[in-house]
Amino acid sequence: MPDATEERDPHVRFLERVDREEKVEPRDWMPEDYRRTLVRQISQHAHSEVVGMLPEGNWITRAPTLRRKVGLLAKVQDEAGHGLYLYSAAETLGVSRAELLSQLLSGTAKYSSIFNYPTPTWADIGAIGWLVDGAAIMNQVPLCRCSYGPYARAMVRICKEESFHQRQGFEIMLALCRGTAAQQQMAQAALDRWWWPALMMFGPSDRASEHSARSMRWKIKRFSNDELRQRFVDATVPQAAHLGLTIPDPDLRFDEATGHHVIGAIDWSELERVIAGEGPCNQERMHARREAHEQGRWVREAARAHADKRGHRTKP
Ligand code: FAQ
Repeated sequence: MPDATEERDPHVRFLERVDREEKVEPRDWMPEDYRRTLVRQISQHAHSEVVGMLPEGNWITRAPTLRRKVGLLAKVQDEAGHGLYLYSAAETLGVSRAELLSQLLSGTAKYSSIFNYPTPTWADIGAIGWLVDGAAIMNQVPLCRCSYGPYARAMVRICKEESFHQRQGFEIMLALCRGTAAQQQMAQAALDRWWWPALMMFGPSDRASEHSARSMRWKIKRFSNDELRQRFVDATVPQAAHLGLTIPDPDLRFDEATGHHVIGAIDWSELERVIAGEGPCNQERMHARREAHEQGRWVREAARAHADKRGHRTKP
């Protein structure tokens, strides 16, 4: 006869486990909505890492010195690795990588809005490392404590690498800001381009965020979108001052009472447009991913044929 604990609603027991900070593992019982939320978030995150290679990949052949080229190449390769860890984490939830990729390529899956902006100058590479990786770290460090074990463990390594990326980006900005007047202007123009899109990476405001409350109850997310955005602003404003750059927000002010920097209004219609596929580079990014997928077809086929020959049937 099942004991009293066994008889209780599995949803209640699940929440109690989450509250005790026990990690949920792939074979454990979990509510279907919890599984679906994780597949959605982890796969969008994986797609973001992979599409995120494109804006910076654009500068590998044009990096100003050999040292900069080596650093950038390593960073872009790291992002590919993050995509792989994250697709693997998503696969533990019973969804195949091929399925997830087809969602990206058909345009039904989202990826981060930030990667739909262009990188016209070398300073954009500095701004991406400083601001985009900076925002990514702020969002992702709490994900190391996510209730789902495979995602949390993948995030530990990802965060270590992202923090190296943030430093190399800041160092590019510092070199430009200590350089000629033209280099300083290039750095300022890049900050002007990336500041607001970086703030939008954290997602819609808490009032508009449809998933936050439930994801926080399940301890997938530990902080709300606005809380993390505020932490990023508080960390980044002094860094901009150190660089001698101006944040492109005339309403930005420091509030003595709360000890926080207060930003002006975010233009949420821009985030909506970019998510809807109407950002400056959405089409270019999707075209590049589809082309890369086609060009990789022979590699997938060769790997499958090799596995078949050795008796290891792979998934299509
Ligand atoms: N872009 O209810 P919420 C990186 C969607 S990786 C596009 O607040 P949630 C590393 C959201 O998916 C960057 N879509 O949703 C790197 C949802 O749509 P859905 C990616 C967005 O999940 C650096 C709807 O809006 N990071 O940068 C965006 O609770 C340099 C409602 O939103 C991650 O994925 C957006 N900005 O919170 C790589 C981190 N914001 O699914 C290369 C993990 C929201 O209902 C170079 N993800 N949406 O169709 C998360 O923390 C969360 O998923 C949020 C959104 C915070 C992004």
